[in-house]
Amino acid sequence: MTHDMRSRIRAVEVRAVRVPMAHPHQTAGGTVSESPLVLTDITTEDGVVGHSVVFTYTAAALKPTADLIRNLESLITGDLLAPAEIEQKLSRRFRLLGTQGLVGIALSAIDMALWDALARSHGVPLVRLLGGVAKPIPAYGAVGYDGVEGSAKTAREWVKQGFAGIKAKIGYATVQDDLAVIRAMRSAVGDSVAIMVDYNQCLTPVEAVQRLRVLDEEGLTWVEEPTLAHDYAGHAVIAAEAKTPIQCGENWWGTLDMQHAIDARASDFMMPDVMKIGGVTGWLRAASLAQAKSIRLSNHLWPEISAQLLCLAPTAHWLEYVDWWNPIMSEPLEINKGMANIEGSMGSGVAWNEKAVERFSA
Ligand code: SMN
Ligand code: MG
Repeated sequence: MTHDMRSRIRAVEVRAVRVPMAHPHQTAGGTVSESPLVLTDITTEDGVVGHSVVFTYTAAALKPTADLIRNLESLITGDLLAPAEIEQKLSRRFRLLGTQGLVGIALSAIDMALWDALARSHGVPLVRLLGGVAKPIPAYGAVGYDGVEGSAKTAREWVKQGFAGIKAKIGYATVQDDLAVIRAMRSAVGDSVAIMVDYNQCLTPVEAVQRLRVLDEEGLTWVEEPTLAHDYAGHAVIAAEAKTPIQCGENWWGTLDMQHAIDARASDFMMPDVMKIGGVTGWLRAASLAQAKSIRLSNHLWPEISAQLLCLAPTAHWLEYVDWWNPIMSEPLEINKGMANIEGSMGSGVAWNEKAVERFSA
């Protein structure tokens, strides 16, 4: 099917939902007990519809984010379906206000929906539109801040589903508490499973150096965000002292934040969040930065679109898998024997279970 490259944007529809979580996901930085999401649908004059989802973390940001995305419609209606061009146009438009925070989230919602529309208009998955091929990506399951028994139980459940990696939230009162959770998971899953841990920014650099002296002998695949996400120098001190690789990235706004982290040698691995890094356009730039410096690249949440993008990343590492948004997805990402499988997907893999969207409408 050939696509008319003159197709233009006709409309932007925005809906807010609050998807309940079977189990609140605790972290040392707070608890996620539901998923406040904004769903964006961009329709072209040819009737093609591109979809995206953004996560506002708290319901307090849900309506402002949805309103902001709605307000972008007038800026792009009538434009060619050209995501890279529109990203530049909108970045210029918001230069004075800045493109971090809710503005960054809104711009990424548009970017991801436009790329989805472009891929769908060509009748291909996003990875094929961008010149890549679908390939299996190893996935790890997310374990919350659930204590010794709870973490071991969840870890066991992920491994029973075939996952070869698990990531637990830690940052308990003492490093001995952290160690007890790690060892409980290790004895639950055995030595062949990769175990990552995530401090969610809860330690000072000094505390992190001290705790890693104890955890360094546990064979962890990475220790994530031990200190504040934008304390690049602090992370660099930790990364220099620790034997265990340091992972960072989910909270960086745009590729300049990532460049600052690279310049500071803040972490050994990087995991840009497709929403905060700038959508598909931002992710592709991030993948180039990681390739240039041979930095292993993983994702943060957004399993469907991230599985497509990781197929394109020369230094692809792990896919973080959570099923939190599956209730509103018509084709949630398939994990087969612990590997993300995007064979047969269309566009970015994001499309709605309309009944569930209605049910969870905010
Ligand atoms: C995380 C924190 C908060 C919400 C979702 C996920 C976590 C992660 O840092 O890496 O998954
Ligand atoms: Mg994290």
